[in-house]
Amino acid sequence: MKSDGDVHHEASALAGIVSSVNLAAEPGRMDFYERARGRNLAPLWRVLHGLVTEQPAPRAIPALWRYAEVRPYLMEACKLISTEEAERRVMVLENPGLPGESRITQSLFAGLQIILPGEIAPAHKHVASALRFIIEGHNAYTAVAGERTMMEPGDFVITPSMTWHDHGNESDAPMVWLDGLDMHIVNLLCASFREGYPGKVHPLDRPEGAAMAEAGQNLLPVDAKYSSQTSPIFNYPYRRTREALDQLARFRAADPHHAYKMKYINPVNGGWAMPTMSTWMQLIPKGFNTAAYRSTDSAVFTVVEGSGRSKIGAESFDWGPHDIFVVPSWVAHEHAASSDAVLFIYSDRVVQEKLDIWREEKGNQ
Ligand code: GTQ
Repeated sequence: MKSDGDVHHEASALAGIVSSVNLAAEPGRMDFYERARGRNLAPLWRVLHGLVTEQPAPRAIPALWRYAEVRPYLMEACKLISTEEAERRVMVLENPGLPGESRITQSLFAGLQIILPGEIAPAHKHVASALRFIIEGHNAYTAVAGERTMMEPGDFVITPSMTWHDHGNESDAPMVWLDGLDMHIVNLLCASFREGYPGKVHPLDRPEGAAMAEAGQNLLPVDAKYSSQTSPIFNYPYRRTREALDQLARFRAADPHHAYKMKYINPVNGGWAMPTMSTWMQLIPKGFNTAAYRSTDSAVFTVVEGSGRSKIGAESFDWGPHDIFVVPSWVAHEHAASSDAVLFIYSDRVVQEKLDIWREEKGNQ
């Protein structure tokens, strides 16, 4: 049990205390606080300003993972455990401000998944949605709800909530992708369910390319009804994304804060491709410096091509292909590209927009 003095002097307890509270009078209130605690009651004035903060107070900090430093750990994991034993052989990117929590930001998960030739990550489904961003390898597939898609570097692949999915590698080289999941949002709301499929793979009942034919050509089947808020396109191929960015950069001026930043959309409603995670691809031309920008969403950046440097808060990070870095909520950042740079980004912006709490601030241009 805490003594009066302990409660009074604990820095973490005082961090949220309302500034009008007379600290000298607090010892005389400790007996009341103790008795209230016995009835599951607590004084708000000791914690109010830590709960309702003046501005976002992320516990996540800016950080970068160099792919060249991470890859050997992925290869070592392959020697130690099979995909089948692990269910998903993933090394989690843990924010140094949130060790042991499997979080890259307070709301988002990121991990690097590796599948070796011939391996299958068995079918399961869960409420949490997943995105895959392909880093290296060819001819590996994800099957989602009975349809396979082959994955290539730079492709953005979606596994919607509660759809069966398994992954397999039919090539002769490892495949690595970045997994982004929303399970921390799902768990905040205590809405998680998960089920394993009785077999290793879920049967296929649609040909490869079906989703793209139905929804990926600015056409939709005339009477189709969509009940899901997730895009029916579940692979946005890099070839097409890159081509669009390349062409855009020829006829549009770069935005001072975003250069060329395109959001992935759901063709059914024009909104974000996923209901819980926003996704973009950004092109920053060689020599371009983006102006300082911050927003309340926390974002994960993966370098697809090119190199550069980002100032994130007080720190600067140099990056190159396949490196991953994180910008916590409300931390001002700016990017400088030393060669034409392409960045894939995901964040919790879509959730904040639905809740009417998203904000942005554009710095000096
Ligand atoms: O591939 O289904 O990184 O369920 C974490 C949880 C990947 C997956 C992760 C998952 C998956």
